[in-house]
Amino acid sequence: KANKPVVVSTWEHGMPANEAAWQVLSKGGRALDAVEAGVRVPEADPKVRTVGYGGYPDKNGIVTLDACIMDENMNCGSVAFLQNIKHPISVARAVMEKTPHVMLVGEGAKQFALSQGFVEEDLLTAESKADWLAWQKDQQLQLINIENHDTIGMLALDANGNLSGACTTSGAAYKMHGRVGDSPIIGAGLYVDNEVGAATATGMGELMIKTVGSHLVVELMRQGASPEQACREAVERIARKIGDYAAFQVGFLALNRQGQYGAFCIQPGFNYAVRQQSGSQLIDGKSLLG
Ligand code: SD4
Repeated sequence: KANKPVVVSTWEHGMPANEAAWQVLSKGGRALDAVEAGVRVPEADPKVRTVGYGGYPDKNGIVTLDACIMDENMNCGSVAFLQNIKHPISVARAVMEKTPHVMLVGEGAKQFALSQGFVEEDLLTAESKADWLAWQKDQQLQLINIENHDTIGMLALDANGNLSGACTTSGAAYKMHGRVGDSPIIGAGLYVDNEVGAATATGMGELMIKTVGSHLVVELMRQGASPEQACREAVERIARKIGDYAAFQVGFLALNRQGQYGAFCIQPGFNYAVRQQSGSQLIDGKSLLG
């Protein structure tokens, strides 16, 4: 018998996000509604410096957001390089539901958002601006590491046995203007196949794009791997392909249609939040190093 409903999400900010998702799931609601409601919590929270409002800006001091969402029927929607809109996940859902397309980027994504009633807002908080100004002095390349890679990826299995996922981020801090990471790329930052399971990723997005990492995790589960085994194998593949993996963090989180979940990452320090009937938990992901 499947363990449902259940919701899992990346990092400690997944705890309050999961509670919002649980409000939907515990009433018999749809996984899609749960993941959208869940990730909107860190998107709106200026203390979460790597998602939505208050996120670190790019090299030019501009906050640019990436997000995607996927439901149980392979429908998906995505926005990338979106500016001045606080809830990119809801714009991604509108792309999915109100357009014939999967992905809108930049100015076009913003114009679409405005047409749907979203409002333009300044997303750069005083704290993020101050950090960016300090960074400008030496312009050290910010490798995505344990401190600054807290994209939220959330996966849910609802009472009806349907899976959905959402992923949203301000991306790598001080990235090049125009850089898009894995988080809005279906298959890289997120993938859902209702027959099998769902996966999401956090960390150095370029590595997830190169390996189509979240899709890989789902395909490994299709072949019989448990969620943790699938995440481990995807991380090991990345490590095998790039020699200097010790300099990076990559973490995968997966949930299968039985409601089993697991994670794996390169560096210690990655944790994920779980909410189910028995309560909520913050679990340390196993890691290749350390
Ligand atoms: C990216 N995967 O843009 C994201 C990084 C991340 O918080 O996890 N940022 O590459």
